[in-house]
Amino acid sequence: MTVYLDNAATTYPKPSSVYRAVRHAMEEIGATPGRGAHRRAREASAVVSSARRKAAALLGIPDPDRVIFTKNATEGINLVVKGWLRPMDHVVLSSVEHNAVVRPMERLSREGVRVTRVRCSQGGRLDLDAFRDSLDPPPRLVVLTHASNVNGCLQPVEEAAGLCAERGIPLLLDGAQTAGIQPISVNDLRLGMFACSGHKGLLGPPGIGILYVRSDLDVLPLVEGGTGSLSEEALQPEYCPDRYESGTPNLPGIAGLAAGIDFVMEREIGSILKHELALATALDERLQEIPGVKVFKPDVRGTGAVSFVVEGLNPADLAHILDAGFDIAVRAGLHCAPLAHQTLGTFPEGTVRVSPGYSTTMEEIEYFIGSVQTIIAARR
Ligand code: ALA
Repeated sequence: MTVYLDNAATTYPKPSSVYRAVRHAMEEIGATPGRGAHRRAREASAVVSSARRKAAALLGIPDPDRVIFTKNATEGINLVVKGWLRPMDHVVLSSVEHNAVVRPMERLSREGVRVTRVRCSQGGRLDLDAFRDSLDPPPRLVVLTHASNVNGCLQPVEEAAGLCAERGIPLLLDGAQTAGIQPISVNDLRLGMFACSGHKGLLGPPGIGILYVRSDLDVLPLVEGGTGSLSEEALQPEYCPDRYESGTPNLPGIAGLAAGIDFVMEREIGSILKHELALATALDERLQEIPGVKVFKPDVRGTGAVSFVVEGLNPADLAHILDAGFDIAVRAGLHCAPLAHQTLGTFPEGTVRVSPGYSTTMEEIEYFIGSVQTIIAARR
C-alpha cells in the first residue's frame, strides 16, 4: 500500500463520501444544471446551489452567488489578473508566488503591467515593512499566496489584508494550499478576490476550483458563452456567477467538492490543521536529526508541506528511490514555484517535498523517516 505523502499536489485518498457523490452525480443525476426544467436538470441545479452555499459558509463569502466555480486555482487567478489589470497598471506580489501567478504576470509585464515582487525571508515569510512601502502609491492589485506550496510557510495575511483594505487596494489571496486547512474568512479579511482549488484541502476531485470576486470590482470574464440565462442577449450576463461561468459546468466535480466541504465542516474546527501540523513538526524535527539532511523550515508553519535535501543526492533521484524501493509518493524539484525556491536558496535543483494529509498517520511518517535513513546509510 503506497504511503502517499504528496497531499500538497492533491489530497489522496478522498473521503468515501466524495467518491460516492461523484458517482451519484454521474449515474443518478446525469443532467446539466441550469439548462433545463426537467427533474434531473432541477436536481443538478440543486446540487450546484447547495455547493455554493457550503463553499460560502466555509470561506466566509457573504453571498453564495459570489462563489464562482472554475477549473482550479490557476484558472481563477488567471481570470482575475487578466480581467482586472490593464497596461500601465502596477501590481504587487511576494517573492514566493507559484507559477499560477508568476507566469500570467510575466506575460502581462511584457504588455506594460508593472510588477513589484516584495522580498520574503529565507524561511518564506513576507517582509511586512517592504510590503507596506510597496503600497505607496497604491497598486491596482496585490496578489499573495496564503501559504507556500514548497515549505508550508504561512503569510501574515491578516496584516497584509488590513494594509490593503485601509488603502482601498484589492487583494487576491491564493488559497490553493490552505482552503480547508487554515481558517479563512473572505469577509473578515475584506478580500477583493480569493481563489483556491477544490482537490487539495477541500478534498474534492480534480478539475474543480472556487473563485470569489467582490461585487464592487468590475473584473472582465475570461470566457464567454452559454450560461442558460438571458440567452436572447448578445452579451454575457453582468451578474454573478453567470458572468464568469460559461459552458456546461462540471457537475461531478461540484458534487464531489460539496461532499469534501461537508467532510471538512463536520470535523472540529482546526482539527485537520492540528493533525497536519503535528505530522509536519515531527518531520521537521526527525529529518534534521539525520546527518547530511537539510530541512528548509518555514518561519511560521501553516500547512503540512516539508521541504528538504540530502547532501550529494539529487532530489529527483531520492524521490525515485523512495517510490521504487519503498512505495512512498513524494514530489521533487521546483514544485512549479521557482521563485519560492530562489527565496529559499534551493534553485535550480529544488527539494524533496513531503506533504502529509488529513488521513496520514504517525506510523507512515515513521516509515518515511526510516526509509530516508536506510537510503542514506546504504550510500556510505
Ligand atoms: N501546485 C501543486 C503542487 O504544489 C501541483 O504540487
